[in-house]
Amino acid sequence: MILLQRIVAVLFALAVGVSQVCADEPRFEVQDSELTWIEHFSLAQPFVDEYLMNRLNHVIRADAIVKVDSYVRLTPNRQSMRGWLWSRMPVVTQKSWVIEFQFKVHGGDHLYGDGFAFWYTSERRQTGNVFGSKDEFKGLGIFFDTYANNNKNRHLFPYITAMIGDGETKYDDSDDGKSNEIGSCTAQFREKDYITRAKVVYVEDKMLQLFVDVDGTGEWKNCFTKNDVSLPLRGYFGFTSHTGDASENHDILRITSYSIQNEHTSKQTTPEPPTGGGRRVSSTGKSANKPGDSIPPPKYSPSSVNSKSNGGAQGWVWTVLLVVFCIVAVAGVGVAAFFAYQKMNQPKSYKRF
Ligand SMILES: [Ca+2]
Repeated sequence: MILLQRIVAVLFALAVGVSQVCADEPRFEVQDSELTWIEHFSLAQPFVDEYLMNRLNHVIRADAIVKVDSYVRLTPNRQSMRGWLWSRMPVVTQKSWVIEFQFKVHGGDHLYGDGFAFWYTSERRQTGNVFGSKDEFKGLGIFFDTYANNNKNRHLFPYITAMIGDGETKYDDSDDGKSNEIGSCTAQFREKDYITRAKVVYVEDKMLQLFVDVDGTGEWKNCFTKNDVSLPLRGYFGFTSHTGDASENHDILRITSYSIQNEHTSKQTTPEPPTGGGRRVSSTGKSANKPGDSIPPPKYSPSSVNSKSNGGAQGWVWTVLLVVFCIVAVAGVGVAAFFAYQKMNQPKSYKRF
């Protein structure tokens, strides 16, 4: 009987793409008109400007790879990799926020893992064993877990769980975060040929929500809602990943952040959106932007991974400089050849005496 129930649950999860496991009822919905874009917590391609300067509002290290016009690869499909992407600045004035990100998890063999994590934490840039980041964190971790450490768990993987860390409690790795989760769902986000997305909504001291769009319809589905949630006042947004014996590509393609201002939020300083840059998105599950409406789909070519940065984002800068140097060198040779040709064709003068 239990086996039959499990088969039904698995078939249902496969059919709908997302199935809630643990959730509260939302007390209110955040509307489009209540959002203001925050440029310095957003990330979009290309990751350099016309002067080849770094446009990233984030720092990238460890085994992460940057493909300038496509993605940040937190980990490539190789064993024992760790990579991370963190916001340069802490979130201070925006007490209630929305962060939406596009991601792709793909390329794994029959043994794939371990997934990636989204963070809003007091500390950052410390590698560790919780999806590549340190344990005993203070703040929010949302884990897009693709590898079942405990195969006795009855839910289907990939499995998304959220945990609020107090700086002392450890992530329950052996049970895939089960013992400390505040919300979770099953979501089939691996190996999709379209962009998969997630959106975190936090209203200070009142509500935390996760929405996902993993079935290519462009509609947000509520993964979980947790009421009466409080996060640290000062935190960093981050994404980390690690691989072990199991491996896979874990890519972040785009990050878009907003502050929320409504009757449920305290008054907060919201930055002016740049000219032509501000846009509105829904943070509700009902009315959503389709991928590609206001966010043009980025170029994406998983097979072209030749731009590994050696210890950071400087690798591609040197590549571009090398290309510029080659162009200048070729042009110089051309000019020299032109003058030599002109000199050869000048009429010769002969002395008459
Ligand atoms: Ca796991």
